[in-house]
Amino acid sequence: MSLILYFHPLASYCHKVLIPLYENGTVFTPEIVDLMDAESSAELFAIWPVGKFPVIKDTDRNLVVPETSIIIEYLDQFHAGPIRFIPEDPNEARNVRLWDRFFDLYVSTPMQKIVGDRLRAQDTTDDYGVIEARVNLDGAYDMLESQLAGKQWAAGDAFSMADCSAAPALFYAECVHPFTPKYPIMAAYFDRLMSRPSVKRVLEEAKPYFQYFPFNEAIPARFL
Ligand SMILES: N[C@@H](CCC(=O)N[C@@H](CS)C(=O)NCC(=O)O)C(=O)O
Repeated sequence: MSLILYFHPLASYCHKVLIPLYENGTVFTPEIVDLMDAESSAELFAIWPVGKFPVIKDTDRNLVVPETSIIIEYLDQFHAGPIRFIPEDPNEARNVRLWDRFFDLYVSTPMQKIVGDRLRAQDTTDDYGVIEARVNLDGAYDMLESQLAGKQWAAGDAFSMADCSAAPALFYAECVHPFTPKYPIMAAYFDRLMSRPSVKRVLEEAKPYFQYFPFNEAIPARFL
């Protein structure tokens, strides 16, 4: 088995890569990283000194592949399965990459800001930064309500890398900054995403760790 995935079952960016792995039934060795454990953490920093995960190691090719979008492209090119996550057509591919970037930068980033702030000591919280993150999420939700109109998936009719990015971003964003009834199209898309077997499996495996999510009280009952 040549692929080793360094990840944590609760981490949203790890969900982004587990989804395509499960979609295609790609065989890999899971290696859980515990950042609270010095040895486990050192192992991650040794292969990717940025210290962020997930990271994939392909032992057959003696290659370390970090960064979720790069990992998904790598899987698509070198461990391809029936589902392709980046279309062949360059225009469609660019559109998928755009919406992948959108979910990472404009949904995940503000979502993580809000989550991270709850983990800070009381005298170091960043109230203004959290307000800004909520404004940014409102803007992203508004844009998604238009983008998703008439579409099955984020970038069109086919499930793609953009949806792998969207599922964890929206799952955790919905907890920290709930969708309002103003967003029926986005809510319907969210339900389609959450019904996808790969996404269900990822969330099922995250369940034992939900207690460590700082907004665990906001996780909707249907996921518990
Ligand atoms: N741009 C990176 C972001 C990865 C990321 O932020 N991962 C989080 C887990 S969801 C992480 O490593 N957190 C630990 C830390 O920042 O120390 C990617 O797409 O892979």
